[in-house]
Amino acid sequence: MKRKMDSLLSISHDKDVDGLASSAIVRRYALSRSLEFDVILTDYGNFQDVFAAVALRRNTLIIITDLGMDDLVLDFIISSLERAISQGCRIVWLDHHQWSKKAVAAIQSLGNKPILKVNHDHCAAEISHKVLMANDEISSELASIAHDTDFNLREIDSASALTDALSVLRFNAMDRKEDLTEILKPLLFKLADDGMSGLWDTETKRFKDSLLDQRVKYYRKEKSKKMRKALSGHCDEIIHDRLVRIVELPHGVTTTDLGTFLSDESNLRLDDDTILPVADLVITLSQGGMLGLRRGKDTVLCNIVAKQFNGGGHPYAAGGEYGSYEDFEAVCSDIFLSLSKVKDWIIDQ
Ligand SMILES: [Mn+2]
Repeated sequence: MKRKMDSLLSISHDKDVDGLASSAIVRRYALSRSLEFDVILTDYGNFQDVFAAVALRRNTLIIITDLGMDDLVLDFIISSLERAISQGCRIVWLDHHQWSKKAVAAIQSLGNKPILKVNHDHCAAEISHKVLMANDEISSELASIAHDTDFNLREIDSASALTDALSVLRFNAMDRKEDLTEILKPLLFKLADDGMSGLWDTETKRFKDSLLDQRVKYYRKEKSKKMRKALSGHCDEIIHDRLVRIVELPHGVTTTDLGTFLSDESNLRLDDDTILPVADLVITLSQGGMLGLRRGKDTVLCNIVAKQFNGGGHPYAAGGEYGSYEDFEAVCSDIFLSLSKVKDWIIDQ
């Protein structure tokens, strides 16, 4: 009955370097085992389409990285996985997000010995490196680049540049309604083949692809203009002795970009020369009503704030949902009011 696996399907997060690096490590694993490689890069909200495709796979090792379980579509995901497993597939899920007990139990109850590793102390690429390609140098490099971006350390130039390159390609593909996986594949394959040196020239600190390099430079310039403008429209409020700042997220800028920008004092000088203090809690509000939560100081818990807005995450970075809105200032008053009602998001000094 037992048929040999002949192919590998990588499903990973399209949003950041961690998702891309994880998938690159998975690709290296596939090549080392002579498995035919296929990939879907995706984001929360698209799981139904992704797992409908998964249900059609046969004799495939399915490795999911840098994505948590979406409990809203848990039943659909599990039945798709069951179907795939009944067709000879095997599931490996490597992640570092929050998992509900129910979701963990559902994966563990699958057939054909599923592997689920959830570790909050590492990024997904580090977990992938350890589990799949522990002795591989390029995978180790990819893991450290992902760690630098996922933990927002920004110590590796090429890692920050890769984050921006990913944003350029993502925003462009979304504007043109193009398939993100296809757009990101060349980048992914180069990373998998040669590591960062496939893309990046360490001498000149430029992308080897000069067109990409130009696009990233232009994107960085535009991005900082947009972030300065967004900052000028900020709403501040002191709640339980913590400074909470809400800023509208401009199109083409990620929450992480804006969060990083706002936690650096040197960016907080306004046009009229006022210098703002770094906020304890920064909340970004996207045009679609999604909330990004970051902290400028270790005085608040972003994940607890996120719970008030149907979200979750880490103490230092989390996300939630406000819902569609018209009036930014009304949203700010509303969020400030919610935060003033409880103190569980405060770290006592
Ligand atoms: Mn990640």
